[in-house]
Amino acid sequence: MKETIERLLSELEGVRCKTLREVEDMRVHYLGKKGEITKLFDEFRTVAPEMKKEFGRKLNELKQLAAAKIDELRETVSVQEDTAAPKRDMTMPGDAFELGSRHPVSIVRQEIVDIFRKFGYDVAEGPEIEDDRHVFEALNFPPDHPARDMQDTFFVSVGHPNPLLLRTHTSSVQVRTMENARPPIRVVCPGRVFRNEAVSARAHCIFHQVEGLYIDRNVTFADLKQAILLFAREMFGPDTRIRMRPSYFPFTEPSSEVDVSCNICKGKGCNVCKGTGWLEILGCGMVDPNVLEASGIDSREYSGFAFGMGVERIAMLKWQVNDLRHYFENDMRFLHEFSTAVEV
Ligand code: 2U9
Repeated sequence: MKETIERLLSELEGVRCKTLREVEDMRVHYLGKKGEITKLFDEFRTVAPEMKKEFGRKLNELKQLAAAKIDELRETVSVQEDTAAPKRDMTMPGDAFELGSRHPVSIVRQEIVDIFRKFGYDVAEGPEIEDDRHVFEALNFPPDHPARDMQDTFFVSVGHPNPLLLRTHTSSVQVRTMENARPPIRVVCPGRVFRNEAVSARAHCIFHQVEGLYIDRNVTFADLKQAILLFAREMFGPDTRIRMRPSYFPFTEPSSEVDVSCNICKGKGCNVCKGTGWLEILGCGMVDPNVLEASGIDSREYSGFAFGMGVERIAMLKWQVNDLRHYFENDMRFLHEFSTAVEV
């Protein structure tokens, strides 16, 4: 053992390393689990008791020397590696780095909101967890209306006269606006809504809406038609035509669904508009007098119109994305199609 210690001491004196990798190999060779010095410590157990003191001291000295040598080599080699590293040319153009991009749904929602802001509408937001009163009752939904059913609505609390639920439309924000402001009211309400639906290419349990409300004296269906036509032309181009089909909603009477002329085939018929020349974009109608009264607005003095649209649906028409799920999966390959790389 004495000879081995002597040999290792002189060996360590002469060790040279060029890279940090070599320093690490050296550490393993001497001090690793199966290293030369570690093995000597194992052997130490078999040394005669009277020799233990001398060998113990020598072994500890050897171990300390090896550790110090490794530290010293690591220090010198890393300085050398650093100075040997290629220098950066500070006159070269900077690396391009990718900025995050706005989500396509946010882009379209903003576009819709900006159009109505230009028309003089305010923007209002409200809670996603709502109560039955603001989502259904104040909007003229009868107590047994199927939309209230557990199969359509996510309830947060049940067995209460005014249960909490995840809003199924942003109409609740317009109700809150009517409760807190006097006409004239011009407001658009963008936001997330929730419906208990199976997820598929055409439906999702979470989506985004922009709804609008206009209340004043003498507001008529002609005003509604004009507002929707102007919106459609801003959104889909100046040649866009609209068509209104009768519909039914509990909160508006009369109610209508609106189609825009397909701007891909210019109304001739293509696979996007399924040969019809028209694309459905929103629903609208004259606010039912019961809805005005429920929020304390005199329906003999005031009238109004309202409309609602699904943002994902408009985005699908704008970019011809045929599967709604793309908007929720956050697959970077999809999102990057809406981003711009910026060089700085
Ligand atoms: C108040 C009074 C009336 C909002 C309206 C629609 C028609 C409509 C759908 C479009 C596609 C919802 O996202 S969608 O599934 N919306 O058709 N929404 S009128 O009417 C209101 C809102 C608030 C106080």
